[in-house]
Amino acid sequence: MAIGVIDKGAAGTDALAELKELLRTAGVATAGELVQARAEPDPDRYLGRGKLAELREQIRRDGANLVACDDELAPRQERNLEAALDVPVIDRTAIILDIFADHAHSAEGKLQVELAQLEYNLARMRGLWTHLERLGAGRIDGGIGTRGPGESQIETDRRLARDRITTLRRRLGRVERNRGVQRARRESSAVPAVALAGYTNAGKSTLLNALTGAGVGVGERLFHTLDPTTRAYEHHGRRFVVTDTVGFIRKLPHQLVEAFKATLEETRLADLIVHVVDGSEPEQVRVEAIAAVDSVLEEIGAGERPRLLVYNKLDLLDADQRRDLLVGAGDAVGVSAATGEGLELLRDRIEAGFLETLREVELLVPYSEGGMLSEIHELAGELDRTERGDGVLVKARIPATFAHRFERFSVNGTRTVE
Ligand SMILES: Nc1nc2c(ncn2[C@@H]2O[C@H](COP(=O)(O)OP(=O)(O)OP(=O)(O)O)[C@@H](O)[C@H]2O)c(=O)[nH]1
Ligand SMILES: [Mg+2]
Repeated sequence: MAIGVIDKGAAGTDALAELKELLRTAGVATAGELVQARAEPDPDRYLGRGKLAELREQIRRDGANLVACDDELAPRQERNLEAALDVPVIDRTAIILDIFADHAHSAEGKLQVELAQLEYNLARMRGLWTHLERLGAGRIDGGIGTRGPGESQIETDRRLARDRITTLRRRLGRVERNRGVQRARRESSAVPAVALAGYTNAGKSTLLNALTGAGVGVGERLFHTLDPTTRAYEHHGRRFVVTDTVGFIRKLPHQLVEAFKATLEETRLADLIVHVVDGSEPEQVRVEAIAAVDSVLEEIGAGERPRLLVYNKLDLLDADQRRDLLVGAGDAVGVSAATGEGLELLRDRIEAGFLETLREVELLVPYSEGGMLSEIHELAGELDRTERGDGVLVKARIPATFAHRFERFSVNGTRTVE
């Protein structure tokens, strides 16, 4: 049974479509649904009293044995709902964590999900704990006997959870440092790094495969990819590396953002973030998805990186729909990762974005410095070279951060010295 509270203005839309999709991904069939339009969920019971009675009735009628809520529930709301409904109640966060747990394959992914789950559970234990503590404190006799067996069990559980959290953080820290080393190696090679970011199911993995010919797993369900994959392609003689990583979603549990910070680091440090949007979704869904991705990018410190918006799945749109999508969409590029349409334009745009960060240099490299020539070649991709008596005259565009290395060969520089 899917339930949700929506803003009054949002009435009429399939408000719980995404929750049902999440449930489907988690392997749960939805027997029925109930939406309440009100400004804010009830702080104690999530739904209003009248709606709650209605829900109880509907659960019986539809034969539901679980209630799934579209928002993260406070421990108190969850307890009160369960008491009132007599069936287990889970919230959006628990469902997403469950899907992540199911889809985590790498050692790092598993550690990250376990960390997020423990933190989610610890918050719940704490809720229960304060509740019991208050009960104990309120007893007239006080002192001995107020610390029941339930309390000490919770204390033990919390301590174990905290110990495990510390261990997980330490292990993840090690993995992260190792990743930092790899990244530093890549940065020094000056290969432009592109990160694909976007809502889950937008087609990021499909696009990575289409751009690079990689064989990354694609899934029609949500959160198919959790581990980052980096692949390379060549365009106009220059190598580009592209990283595909975990998808975002509205109300992404903050425990997950926290736990996946290291993975998302690839996105934060990219030269260009390609924000992939499912162009076949209705406008309102698209706008919300873009906003959700923007806010996660902001949260992980990638808000300021250069960004390119890409509308995917053009093959599902007719000519009118394409026009509505792309006219007035500014710099955005339309593609179909499925058919390959628009990919050449996308490669050009990625290249153009990178070229903007380059500085034009004119160098005279003596024949004795052959090593320098190949280094310049690697940085610049295509270059314009003229053999002369005193060396090779090179005109090239190289990343600004590397320009200083070749200063002593600079033709302009020589002129100044004269
Ligand atoms: N028609 C059409 N379907 C596409 C296109 N690109 C991707 N898809 C489909 O969309 C679904 C999701 O694709 P993925 O590439 O797994 O999406 P993702 O963004 O990597 O998703 P997560 O890893 O879950 O975040 C799959 O069923 C793809 O086959 C496209 O250009 N056209
Ligand atoms: Mg994917």
